Amino acid sequence: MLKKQVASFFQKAFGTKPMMVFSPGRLNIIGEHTDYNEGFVFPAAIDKGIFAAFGDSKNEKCVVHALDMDESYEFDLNHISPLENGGWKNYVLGVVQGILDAGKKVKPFYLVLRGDIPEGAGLSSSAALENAVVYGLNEIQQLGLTKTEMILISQKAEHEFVGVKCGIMDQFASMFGQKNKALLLDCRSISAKEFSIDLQDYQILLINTNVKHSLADSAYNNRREVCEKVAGLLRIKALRDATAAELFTVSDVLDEEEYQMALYVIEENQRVQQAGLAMQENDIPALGRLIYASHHGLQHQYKVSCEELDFLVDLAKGVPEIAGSRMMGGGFGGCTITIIKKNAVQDFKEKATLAYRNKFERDCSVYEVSLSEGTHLLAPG
Ligand code: GAF
Repeated sequence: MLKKQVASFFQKAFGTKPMMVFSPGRLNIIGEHTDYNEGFVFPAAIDKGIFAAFGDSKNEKCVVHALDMDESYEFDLNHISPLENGGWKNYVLGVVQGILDAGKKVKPFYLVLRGDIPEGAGLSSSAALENAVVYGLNEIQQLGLTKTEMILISQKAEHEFVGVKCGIMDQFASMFGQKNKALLLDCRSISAKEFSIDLQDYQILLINTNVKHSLADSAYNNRREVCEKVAGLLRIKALRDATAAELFTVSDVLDEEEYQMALYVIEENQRVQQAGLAMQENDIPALGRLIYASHHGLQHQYKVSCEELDFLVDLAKGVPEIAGSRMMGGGFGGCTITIIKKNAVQDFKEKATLAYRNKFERDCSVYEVSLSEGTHLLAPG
């Protein structure tokens, strides 16, 4: 449906058939704010994402239509810089600049975009967009970039054109995702172990708070600075290399908030590895306990949760058929991820929807997603 809309818009606007790409968003089972500490994360690509149609430009201009925003943008490859309040355009521009910086020649192109990842839901619509652009240009212009080079270009776009000093989890999951699999990613070596996800009589449920509190980006960068400061004090490359005992040796030069943040990262990193073992042993209750513990750390130590997310997680705690639930992604809004018995999904959906509406006078949205293939070309037609 979306694919058809994008393709036929392209054809009407530019008079040729496009090359089509799908680039997915991601969920994350566990491992939040560990990626930029060179630690471990456990994400998967989902069946929501961005459809992108590409073609060669007939003149010197690049033309991009973002159908969801009902906006178009034209630019010249010789004059690229981040736009003030540029929104989606900065992701496109940042990626193109990243490709140029990698020493590749980019020819003018046409691009049409449309997606079904709710913005601000913490499902990585940004990484999906970045990857769609770099992957599509790499294919149509035969740039010869590897997938790893592409995700580093995507990440750099976010750092330099959007101003969020993100880790590599989102871009990796979106690019390398696999059907019915989650990826236990080592963010230092950028290599992952694949896990076939069979949750037996459980399934994954995402609930979108439909809020995104405005301090999210600055708080994100600030957390990253704290982590780097602590790693510097410990004279290590990243918090991935620290233990709780080592952290304690610098506790007198850290304030309590900084100490708890660094401790959270160290503990979360361990939880991800324990989650891998729990998955291997098909121990869903153990996985669930780790997920609840992750939320506790994000709420009380790392302090990136919010009232709406905490409310949904607290609600889950009262349901015996739920193994675990936590906020997912950067925080301050977006989705929770919940591991719930299949036979309890309907009841919980109704319960959560009603309770959330009563409490916040707004609706949450519930998604049942499946784990999907990463960024890929779509068959024409
Ligand atoms: C955002 C970032 F983009 C990721 O790199 C990651 O740090 C995540 O927040 C928190 O785990 O999605």
